[in-house]
Amino acid sequence: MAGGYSEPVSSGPVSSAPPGEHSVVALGSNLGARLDILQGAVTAIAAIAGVTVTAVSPVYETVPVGGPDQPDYLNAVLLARTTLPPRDLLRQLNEIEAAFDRVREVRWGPRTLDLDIITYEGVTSDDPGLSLPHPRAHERAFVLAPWHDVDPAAVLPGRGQVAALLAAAGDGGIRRAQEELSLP
Ligand code: A4P
Ligand code: MG
Repeated sequence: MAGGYSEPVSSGPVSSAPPGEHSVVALGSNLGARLDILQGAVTAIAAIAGVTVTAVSPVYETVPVGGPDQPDYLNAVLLARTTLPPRDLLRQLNEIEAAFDRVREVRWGPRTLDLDIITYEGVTSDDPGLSLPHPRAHERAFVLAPWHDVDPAAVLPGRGQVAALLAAAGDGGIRRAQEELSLP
């Protein structure tokens, strides 16, 4: 990977954790059968060889941030452990987006499915093809709130406690939905 890439310092294996590195993936949909698409994505991610999904967050209905006029989103995050390197994980996520008819016409435009890698262990990268941690996650309540729900002690590398970032971002424009996602 290009400059600015650094490998994490391993703190050693945790005996009960599935193998691999910890990663946080954000899911978003604002076109089509949004909840079904998010559930399909969770199921598909859990089926990737080398990925174990360990938690799925509540779902939030969220006002679009940036981009053209577009419908509200459903957003959620999942926690995973993976033996795939970051680029291979992204490639697998892009294939799942494509399977749900994701098209890329306008930046930040409406989409059936967006899958972003928010963090991958402590890896940092400023490569535009894969920026880690995700460069806008720290200011986005639609990422921080569901992440905080499933991991209240989470830390966004280089930015600090998710709880503090969420307090700073505020919860305007997001509301917890009644619908839930399940782990397959
Ligand atoms: N890319 C770089 N880093 C990453 C990463 N960590 N994870 C590259 C995933 N992809 C990453 O992404 C554009 C390029 O980013 C890809 O080629 C990939 O290699 P994309 O999915 O094609 O397009 P995008 O999602 O429109 O672009 P971007 O910049 O990732 O958008 P954002 O910042 O993720 O914003 N409002 C609400 N309420 N809810 C949302 O989910 N999402 C966005 C997208 C805007 N507003 C939103 C929401
Ligand atoms: Mg994206």
